[in-house]
Amino acid sequence: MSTPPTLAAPPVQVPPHPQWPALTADEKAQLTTRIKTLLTEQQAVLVAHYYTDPDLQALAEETGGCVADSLEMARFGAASDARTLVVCGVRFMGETAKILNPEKRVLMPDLRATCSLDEGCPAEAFSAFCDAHPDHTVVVYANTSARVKARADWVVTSSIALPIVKHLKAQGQKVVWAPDKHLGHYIERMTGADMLLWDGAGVVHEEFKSFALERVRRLHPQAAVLVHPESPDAVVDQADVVGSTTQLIRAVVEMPNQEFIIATDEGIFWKMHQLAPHKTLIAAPTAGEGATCESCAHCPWMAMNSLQSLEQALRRQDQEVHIEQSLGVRAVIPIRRMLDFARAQAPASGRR
Ligand code: CIZ
Repeated sequence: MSTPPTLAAPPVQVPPHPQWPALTADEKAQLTTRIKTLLTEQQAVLVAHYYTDPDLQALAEETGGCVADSLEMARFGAASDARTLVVCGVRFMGETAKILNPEKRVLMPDLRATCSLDEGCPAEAFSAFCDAHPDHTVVVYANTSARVKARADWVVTSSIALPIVKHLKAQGQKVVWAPDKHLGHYIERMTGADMLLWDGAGVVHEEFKSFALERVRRLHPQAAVLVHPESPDAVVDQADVVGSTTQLIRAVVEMPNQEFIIATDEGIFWKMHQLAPHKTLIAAPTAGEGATCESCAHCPWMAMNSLQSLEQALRRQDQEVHIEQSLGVRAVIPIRRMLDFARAQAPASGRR
């Protein structure tokens, strides 16, 4: 008798944070100049995520690229007329760019930059699980491989997951959700949708500690607590605002509070400081008493993106993202469905 397909995510090997040699101001300026020249020569534009190194985010903005969440990165890449998109982030972001723009060259600073959620959701096991539940609509988070996306009806990012699942619920659909169980559970609680959750978790948000957070809140009673919904329930329950990266950045800018406790990857602090320079940002604790952290609030794969790895990838041109055509043709369908949904929503809300 064969074993029934389960929702179990396999264990994921988390690499140590890469140690980049410190650069003097002169070295950094020279490296930046070389990167700018290479970008111009290759008609390339930087598309960077909020969680990447601040130097990369600053350079992306300075050179006419973008700094954004994965939904906005996908939109920016699709609208850009650059011949080459250089995606600074993790692999699923580079893959999404290539799937949406098969005619463009897509490079990344380091193709090894994967994501614990992507690694924890292998395509065969996930597909077998979907096959066992043919009456469910398959919704996958953007943090998945192209093969998992190709098996899905919808791709969602954290900025649009709630309205999409609400929409599916209103149509009476039941949902298979993968891979992040915390985000899935949050959406299930918010929408009341009937959802089967894959048992995955992201290494950064999984490590936020609820007891330690209570203590930090007592020390900063005026601070607003901003939490990404990939975090465990006990952390989400302490939030004043739960939201995607873009929504958390907006909260820092718009809320009257002076202090914020932030439970998401610390890479986001650069953009928050840029938009709200006089506000105080406090990192939510990742290591409770006696506990250790693997990511310590910064994704080790995101940390593979640096000025050094970017310059090397542009010079050597050996970190190009390739997606088999037949796979791209299937994976683009649920991604486009999300983008079309977002476009249809935009006039109503005026914002994402
Ligand atoms: O979709 C993204 O960019 C991720 C990974 C998080 C978020 O909340 O924006």
